[in-house]
Amino acid sequence: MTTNAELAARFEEFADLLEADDVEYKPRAYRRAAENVRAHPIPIADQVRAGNEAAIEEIEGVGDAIGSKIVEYVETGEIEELEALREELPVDMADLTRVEGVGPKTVGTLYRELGVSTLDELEAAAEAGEIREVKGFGPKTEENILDNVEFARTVGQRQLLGEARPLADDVLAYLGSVDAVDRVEVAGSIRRWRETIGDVDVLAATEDAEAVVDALRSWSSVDDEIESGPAKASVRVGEVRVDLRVVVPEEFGSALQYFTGSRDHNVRLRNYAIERGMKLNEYGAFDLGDLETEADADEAASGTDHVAGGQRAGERVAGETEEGMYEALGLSWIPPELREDRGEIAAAEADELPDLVAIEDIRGDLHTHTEWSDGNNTIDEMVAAAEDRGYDYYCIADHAEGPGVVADMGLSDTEILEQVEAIREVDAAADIEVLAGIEANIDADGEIGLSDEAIEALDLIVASPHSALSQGPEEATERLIRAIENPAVDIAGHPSGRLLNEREGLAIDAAALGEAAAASDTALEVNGNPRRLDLWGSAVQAAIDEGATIAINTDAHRPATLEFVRWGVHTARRGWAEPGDVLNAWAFEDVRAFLH
Ligand code: DGT
Ligand code: CA
Ligand code: CA
Ligand code: ZN
Repeated sequence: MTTNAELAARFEEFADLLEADDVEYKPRAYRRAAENVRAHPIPIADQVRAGNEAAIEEIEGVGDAIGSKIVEYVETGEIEELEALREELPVDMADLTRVEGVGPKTVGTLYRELGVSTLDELEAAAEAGEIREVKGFGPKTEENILDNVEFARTVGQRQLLGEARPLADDVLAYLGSVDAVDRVEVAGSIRRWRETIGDVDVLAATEDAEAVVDALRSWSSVDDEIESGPAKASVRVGEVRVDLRVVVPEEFGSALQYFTGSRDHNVRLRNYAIERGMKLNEYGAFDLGDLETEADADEAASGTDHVAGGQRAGERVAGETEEGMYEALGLSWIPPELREDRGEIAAAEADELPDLVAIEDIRGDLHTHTEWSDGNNTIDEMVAAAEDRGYDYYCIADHAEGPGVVADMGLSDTEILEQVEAIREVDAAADIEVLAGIEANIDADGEIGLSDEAIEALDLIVASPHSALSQGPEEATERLIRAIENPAVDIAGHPSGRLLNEREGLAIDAAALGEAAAASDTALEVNGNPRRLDLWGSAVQAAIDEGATIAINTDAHRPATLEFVRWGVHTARRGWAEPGDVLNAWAFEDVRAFLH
């Protein structure tokens, strides 16, 4: 099945190849189309198959030319023009552009000048000092490439949570509808809501393993079968690997606990069990009683697979439910987001697990965009979407001009004042509270560059880093703290500036940021855009430990991406956040009082 994400990826590649060829304007049109295709709520391939071409051209940014390429791709699996471009520039574009500072234009130049087509060749050319000799390049570019090539190598195999989770939901819905399936749940990193996912693990309980394995293998969304056995199957859907394991209902809870991981959580939990004369594994929780021997304990601790018989020794006290597994150890059930061995077992033992924030707790979004900067919609349209979500309040925070913001896209001080007026008008007519905000840019020194007049007129200032994203840890932390301590700043937006699988971002010290944020009543953002998730779990936990408040924002550029709150909430949960820690889970008057 051709997914929207796959179509979008083809158009992004198209844009890259055109850009590498120095073609103007067209790349932007393809990128825009890619973005809209990716965000389209229903599978475009289905519409092609239904012959509904009018619906395709209704997608924003998709006209005749791109529309017919969509049809061509869905029908033939290829786009002829794209194939021609690929032949002209036979490079590993996706790999190469993953190196920070290397864009499609650079790839084009380096291919033409030096014949560089792979990461290895890029690294070799940089090591040999050839890149600095190319016109327009210098020693600094070459050094940057050498610094970043390793990171580019290690990423790229992992999927973003925001891409893998919707697929996991589909798998769950599909297997849930299969008669032979008794229970089904995701496990592994996807159940822990990690920001990137190696593969989607799925666990099903049934008395008829064969029927369930066959059901997955014959699912219409499956592109490839990787392997299968009597009680498991691995398939590929789009770019995602799905691993299904099938167990009997009596062992569903223990298997779910085991396969949810993380590995570190499981090791600590098993040791905890051993200290209490128990053994845990995927088949259950066993009271060893007199059976306990050192060999048993070693075996249980090692986590390697053994014959099932030995694994089932002892009196079985739990295994049907996951709650029962934890209960057998005297612990309350630990939410999967916490299972990273960051103190959750001790907290469960002391009955001090956090009461985690949930999506229903979120009452507003405090960092969103409109067409006034680089968003797609009007203020009215975005506010209407916020009302539809049932929010109590909503803040427009378009880009101010400044370092890292594309020229002409950011608002000048005068334009900010104009937009504040426009927002006030929308607010007067809206059922919810609409705040006039801005996303200011934290420059390399930590300054935000807004006029006093603009600061005075605005309700809320998000300050985010968009440039100088390769500073060292100390410089970066000082820079962010400077912005956090600025009395005008209310929220530090996507504090590290990282882009998952694309750039590492600033190596900030989250505890130090949290301390500064707590002292100056500035919130730290958990940006819910699935490419960012910035801050992330461990950083949120460190900041909250210092008393910081966080804000879970979507950074939405269109109504559909207000949905990113889902990724933001689960990321905050990975950071142990409770509703009281989350600014936009508060009542409006409390938010108002928090703002400077
Ligand atoms: P991923 O797929 O790389 O995003 O990360 P996970 O955590 O989903 O890892 P995966 O898919 O290799 O395995 C799923 C879970 O199963 C993992 O979190 C812990 C558990 N698990 C799998 N194999 C082993 C093993 O050999 N030893 C232990 N202790 N746990 C295992
Ligand atoms: Ca996995
Ligand atoms: Ca797996
Ligand atoms: Zn930003």
